[in-house]
Amino acid sequence: MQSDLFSAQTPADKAPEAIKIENLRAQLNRWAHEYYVLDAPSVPDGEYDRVYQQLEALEAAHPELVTPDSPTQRVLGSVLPGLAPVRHAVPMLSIRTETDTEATGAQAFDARIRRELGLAQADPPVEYIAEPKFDGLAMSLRYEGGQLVQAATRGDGEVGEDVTHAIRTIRQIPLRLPADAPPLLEVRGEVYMRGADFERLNQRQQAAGEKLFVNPRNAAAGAVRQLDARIAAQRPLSFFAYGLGEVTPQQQGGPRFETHHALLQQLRQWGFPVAAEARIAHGAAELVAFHREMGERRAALPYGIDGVVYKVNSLALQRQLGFVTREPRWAVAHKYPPQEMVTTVQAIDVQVGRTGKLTPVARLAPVFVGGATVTNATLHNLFELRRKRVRVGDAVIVRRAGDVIPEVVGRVPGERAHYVPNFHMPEACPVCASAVVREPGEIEHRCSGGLFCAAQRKQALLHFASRKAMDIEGLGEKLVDQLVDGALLHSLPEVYALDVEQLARLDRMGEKSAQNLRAALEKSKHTSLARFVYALGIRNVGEATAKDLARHFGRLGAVMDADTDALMQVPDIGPIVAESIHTFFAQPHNREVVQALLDAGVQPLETDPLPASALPLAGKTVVLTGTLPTLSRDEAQALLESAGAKVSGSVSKKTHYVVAGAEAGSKLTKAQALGVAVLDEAGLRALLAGQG
Ligand code: D41
Repeated sequence: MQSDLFSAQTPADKAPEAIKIENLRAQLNRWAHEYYVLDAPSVPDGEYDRVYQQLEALEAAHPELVTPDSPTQRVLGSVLPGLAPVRHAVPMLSIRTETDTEATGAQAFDARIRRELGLAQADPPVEYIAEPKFDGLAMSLRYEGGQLVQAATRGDGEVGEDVTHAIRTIRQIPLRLPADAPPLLEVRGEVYMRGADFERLNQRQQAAGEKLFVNPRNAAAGAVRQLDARIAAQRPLSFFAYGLGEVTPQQQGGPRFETHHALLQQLRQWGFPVAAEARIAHGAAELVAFHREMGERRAALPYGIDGVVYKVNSLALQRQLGFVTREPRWAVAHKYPPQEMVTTVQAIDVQVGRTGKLTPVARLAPVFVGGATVTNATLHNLFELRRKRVRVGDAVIVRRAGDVIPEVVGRVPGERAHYVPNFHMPEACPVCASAVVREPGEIEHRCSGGLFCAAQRKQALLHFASRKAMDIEGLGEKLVDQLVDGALLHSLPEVYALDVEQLARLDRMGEKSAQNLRAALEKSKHTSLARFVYALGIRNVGEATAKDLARHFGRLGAVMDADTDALMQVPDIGPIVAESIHTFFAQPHNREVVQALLDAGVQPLETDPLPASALPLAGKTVVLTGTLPTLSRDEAQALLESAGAKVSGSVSKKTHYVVAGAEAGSKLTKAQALGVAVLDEAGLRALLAGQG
């Protein structure tokens, strides 16, 4: 909806740049209003930033056109009617934000700090604290006499809004502090929503026919500003503390800290959640390492971060560095590239997967998001597509996070200029023309063609060759397309019959790569039973289940002949998975494929059956963290698993060992805090050798 407040006035006699600038401002003001006041943004932050930068660039080129009311000229933030304004006793600073490449952001910051502190090249590295940058809302919590008396949003930094009623519902926030806390204490931090809480909230919203939240940040913002505390209490919020506001002065017995790190420790002791990932970093190199490590872990974290924050650790140095306007000189936020962007849907196609599943895929105008150019994004299935109301020509938000397949989050609200027909699933498979079916109670549409369908054959072959299956290097998508489409390959086992001459005739292949592929095929014949079972592509049998099966049964014949009861003896295998495995091997066609593979020379390594309980590390849970001197992460995991241990991603009281290498972070800290045994690589080898 377009309000008159934000429409640009564009008289005909203005220069084109002036009109362009006014249009950008109107656009930004509208988006800022949706975002800050209505908590209902129609575009992702990345799109806002892009347009904002466009405006900044234009204004820099035409300083005469800069006006005081431009969005670039004011500190954003607005007080909603309905919530009482709160003047912050100590202003809430903002933090300088940069989006830059991994190295340059940290190096530029470190260089600036060193220059401002007058350090010479020979001086030791500056000590910093690196923290994750939570994607939430800044909040100030005021405690008087140890009691939470007020919670206020940041607002414009000077005046925020009183949201005490909503914040009191956050269980992570102490209502009362321990006796050693000072009589007056303002704690600053970020209110946010965890990913899983967000998903659950949206499921509830959907079930109740309520509107869905676009992302955790906006769900959190909505909950904080919710006037009704009972509704706020049902919106699961979390909190992290990262700083202080007004505090009892030292002369009156207030606390004294030497470093930001000591401050965080104290906050933790007073009962506030503090980022477990925060750590001390010396100089630019360790800041870069932190930025990279958090970037890698980002997608797996239970909460959204949009960057990292670097702060000078020493409070004395912080005082020396001081502020520029409202930003401390001693801190900078270094953002990751946006994971969401806007683009247009050019077509909606249907893709056929390995098990015949039909997936609607949006073909997009190319857009740079999450560090890569995206031209396709999944719409998952017909129901998701309908729920998101996406049609060809629509502007949509595309998300690409980590290694996850890009997806269409939703359409940007707005009227369509003209009628566009709704998408329908085809009745016949677009690849093999077999009937498309949907089983009662299932969401997915499937092609009924099985391995008759070229798409399913291709996917089955790609899966068979993939790194964690038979690991046939060089057998990628382009080649598989040619082999299947060129009728060189009708079934899996035929892949071993391909000769160098045939291969060398294919596109993009020469004698040399044909020989390499032939060698990779030969090499793949000597494999483990677990990889072989995984490579068969049995529905519901992933890598872990394949490993369990191989360990438990030892021999291929035993896996193939097991009935569902025998299969359910394997730890972690339940009736559904047992049924999938049994059904797979009950089909003569599948048994023929297995036999043909063996006849072609594939030799999965068989062992004596080993019930998991007989292995030396059976029942032990191990966590790997940091970089080991000689073993890669995958190798260490494989060694541990073959000794019967379970390798887990997070440390808890139930963890038996943490194996820590160089640059181990929060997992090591947590292990130490919980008293979990910590091993280095030598210790790991001793453990595997039964001397642990
Ligand atoms: O995680 C964050 N979003 C975060 C925000 C953080 N880890 N540290 C922060 N530190 C500050 C200063 C340096 C001013 C104490 C911040 C913010 N400020 C901040 N967030 C929003 C406005 C300011």
